[in-house]
Amino acid sequence: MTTNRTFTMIKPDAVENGHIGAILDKINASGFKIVAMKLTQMTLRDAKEFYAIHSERPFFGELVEFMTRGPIVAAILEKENAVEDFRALIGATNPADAAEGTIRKLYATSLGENAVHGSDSDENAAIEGSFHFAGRDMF
Ligand code: 3AN
Repeated sequence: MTTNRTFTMIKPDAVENGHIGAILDKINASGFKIVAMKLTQMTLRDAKEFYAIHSERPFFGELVEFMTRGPIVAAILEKENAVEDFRALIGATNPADAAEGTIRKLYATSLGENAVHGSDSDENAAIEGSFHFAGRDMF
């Protein structure tokens, strides 16, 4: 399946620190079209379901607590090769390892609070995008 779409969240740390505008600018300047977007806040139940794949990891509690502590921006982005190109734009999971100019290098504060999410496959983009935009038939 190749959809040329990916799913992103601007996480609570980046929203709190006033980086929504700068991050959206960078997304647009990098050739992504925003095809759906909303400001929302995940409930504990939402976060546990969204991150179920990490439920056995030691950082799971910290992750769901962080992701529910304030608003996020959820969006679906379109571009040729969207998943891979967006992962390159956001940079490594740990901002200390992220390349210069990437969103995490510029705006993330730590491994746990790393500013943005980007789907890691077309399949997960469809699952995650449908989680946040149910009934919109985006993929
Ligand atoms: P990515 O978001 O780069 O795909 P994943 O899928 O390995 O990274 O991890 C999902 C999220 O879990 C990360 N965005 C990060 O916020 C958090 N996370 C990953 N590893 C750790 C860790 N060792 N300690 C705290 N939080 C972590």
